[in-house]
Amino acid sequence: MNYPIFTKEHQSLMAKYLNIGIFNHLKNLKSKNDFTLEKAINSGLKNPDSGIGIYAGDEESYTLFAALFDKIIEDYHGFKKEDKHISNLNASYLKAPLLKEHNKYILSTRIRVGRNLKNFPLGPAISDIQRKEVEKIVSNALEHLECDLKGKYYALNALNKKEQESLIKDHFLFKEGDRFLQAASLNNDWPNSRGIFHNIEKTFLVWINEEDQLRIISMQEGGDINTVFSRLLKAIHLLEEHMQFSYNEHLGYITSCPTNLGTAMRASVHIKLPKLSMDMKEYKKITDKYFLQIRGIHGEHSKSEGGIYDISNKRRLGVSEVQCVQDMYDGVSALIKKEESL
Ligand code: ADP
Ligand code: IOM
Repeated sequence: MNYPIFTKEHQSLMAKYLNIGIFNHLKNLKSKNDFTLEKAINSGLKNPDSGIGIYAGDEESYTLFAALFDKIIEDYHGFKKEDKHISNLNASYLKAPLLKEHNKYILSTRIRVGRNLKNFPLGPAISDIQRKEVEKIVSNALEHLECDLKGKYYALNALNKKEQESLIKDHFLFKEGDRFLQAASLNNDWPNSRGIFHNIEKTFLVWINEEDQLRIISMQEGGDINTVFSRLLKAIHLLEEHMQFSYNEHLGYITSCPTNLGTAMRASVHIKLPKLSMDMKEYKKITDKYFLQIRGIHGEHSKSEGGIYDISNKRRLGVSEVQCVQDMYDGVSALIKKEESL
């Protein structure tokens, strides 16, 4: 592979940091799962509008290609290569009282974490057979859940198109054919071994073999962040009894996209602030102050509809899970306070 031709459309952190020196240093390296620099950066090359533009094929990728990953990780998370990740999966540390203003503006709350299984390659380097094994381990583990977490696993190829579309429209299921994941080899052998588990109320869900091998999700209507967080943590602890997740002291939970390392947590609300959204500069000033990210109504790379935005924590590494949710709660409370003052 030759040094890529970046155009001014290539806006990703990968394009920002992959200079010719780093490229020459990394171009011939290969991880034990045959993962290379070429495979890692393909998504960002094919999709110039990528925010990050690089994926890891295994835990080893983060050390083998550290000359590039460390710069991207520091830029995105403000986390240096000598730093250590801290985890706190105890909901009692969260200070997030539910006020009536929260329910007035927040339409729904969702908190998810990504997880991958220890001793398996990550999605961009996994084989069809290994992916099937992951599906089996995770879907068997999910069968042990009881009470409010009890549910059923639906393999993607057992759901018809209409059922899939309805789950996507209602924000429960991942979309099909995402071009960023496609170019990262994350859609290989689609739809084999992909699926969704959910309880009857669809307040607890698990995606299997999407960007990460598990996306563990807790969600419900309204702004009760405490309940959503507690449900998620209960589920994570129970699932950990049945499988071992890929984790190390430096990077925390290992994920295929470097934005998700550490806690792999995205705590979000769908919120409608009619007055404040007339002034997106002011809106963004507040989200930046509280380390928040703005997404559209259908998740990453989508647009807002009807003035509804998806507001979530941006930092995920070097801060605890409690801090991720606290960032979101504090920032959303500040946005609501501003709206009420207008
Ligand atoms: P992820 O959150 O796993 O990184 P996306 O940003 O693509 O992935 O979001 C996945 C789905 O979750 C999308 O349909 C999105 O609209 C939905 N979603 C995210 N936050 C909320 C929320 N607070 N309420 C309802 N749906 C949400
Ligand atoms: N997490 C991932 N889907 N995303 C950050 C991709 C990108 O925009 O580069």
